[in-house]
Amino acid sequence: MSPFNKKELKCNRPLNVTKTSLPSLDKYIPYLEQIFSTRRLTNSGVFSLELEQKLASFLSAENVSVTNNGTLALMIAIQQAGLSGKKVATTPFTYVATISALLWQACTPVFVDIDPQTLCISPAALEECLRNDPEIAGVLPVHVYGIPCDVFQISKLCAHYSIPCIYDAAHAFGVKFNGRSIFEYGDYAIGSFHATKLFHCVEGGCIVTHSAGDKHGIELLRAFGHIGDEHFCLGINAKLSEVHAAMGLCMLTLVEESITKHLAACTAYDARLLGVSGVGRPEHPGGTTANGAYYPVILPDEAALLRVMATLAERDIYARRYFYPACSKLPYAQKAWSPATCFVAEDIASRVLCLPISSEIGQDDINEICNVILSCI
Ligand code: T4K
Repeated sequence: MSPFNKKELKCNRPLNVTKTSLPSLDKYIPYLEQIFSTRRLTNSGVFSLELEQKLASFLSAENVSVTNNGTLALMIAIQQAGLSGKKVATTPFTYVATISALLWQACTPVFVDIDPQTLCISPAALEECLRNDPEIAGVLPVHVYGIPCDVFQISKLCAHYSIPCIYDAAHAFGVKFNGRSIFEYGDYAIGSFHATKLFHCVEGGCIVTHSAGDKHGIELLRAFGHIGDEHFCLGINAKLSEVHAAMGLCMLTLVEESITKHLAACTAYDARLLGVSGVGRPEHPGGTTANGAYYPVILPDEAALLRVMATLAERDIYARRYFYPACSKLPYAQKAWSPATCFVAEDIASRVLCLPISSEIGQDDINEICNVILSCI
């Protein structure tokens, strides 16, 4: 072990917003041995197909297509839904990838403000937006921090206007709503399996659909739009390699334990912070089984947030401004259009801070972080 590792173990620092979980090497190596012996490295090999089957079971979804990241999963879902080049209503309170995917698909994002409790797209604002703009061809809401959107209202609106809904469920692996996997809601739901996520393949993602025809279309788009010498459509390369799929197969066996540990960390934070004046928390709707992937707190103002971040940083602890700025403020989203200023999203984005959380965070770390917050606000 290098001296650096010794120091890190002793001091448990730096303490970042998350710490990637890994399987033990002896679980991963047999997969690598098989990959090395067969020399099948990518292009829908056995491990990526096995991962799709296992994810279908875990996510209670018949049609799962794995991709090489969540951003390309979004781009492909947008194209498969027929939304390329069109206006799409979405939330300004998300990681930039949601908006990047729309812009790379030449869509015009229409920013709709968020609900102040769940921080997900506001169904009332969405309704108004759809009523006033018949050009909106689809909806791309985000289950931000794994908090379920108002899926029933959104589904009603989409049915009324006959437009598709693509859920960005990048944060929501393992989340259930009303007893069903969150990936079952919407016409499409995408996942991100990036190293910073609860479940990961180093890099990876998936698209869940409800028809075999859609899955076939997605598979064409994911692999250059051709099968052998027959070319069907303009595709891209979004295939998951076997090395990544193998990591996913290992991580899938650990994900339930990881969720349990994350939820225990949330409970420990809650014990110190819930009800404290000046520390707000977003709310999960009733019927949610959460995954504990993120622990966001809403501070009184940006000055308090900057004080907390700086004081934590002095202790080598790094909370993150997920998600700042609101995407309605992005300099390159000039093409985007908002029916009204997204006051709630822009206000929340200026003062929300995600505290460190991982399978390994300890009670002492959580106490130290909470003490800093209490002393700063
Ligand atoms: N939609 C939404 C709503 C998303 O949040 C995302 C991605 C996407 C779509 C797109 O999915 P992908 O195309 O990424 O599959 C991270 C992730 O890169 C990104 O996947 C994620 N959302 C976003 C919320 O966060 P950063 O810039 O915060 O990562 P970074 O490198 O600063 O890492 C944060 C901390 O994690 C580090 O301080 C230490 C720890 N870490 C990080 C890495 C990369 C590890 O322990 N190991 C690692 O390998 O973006």
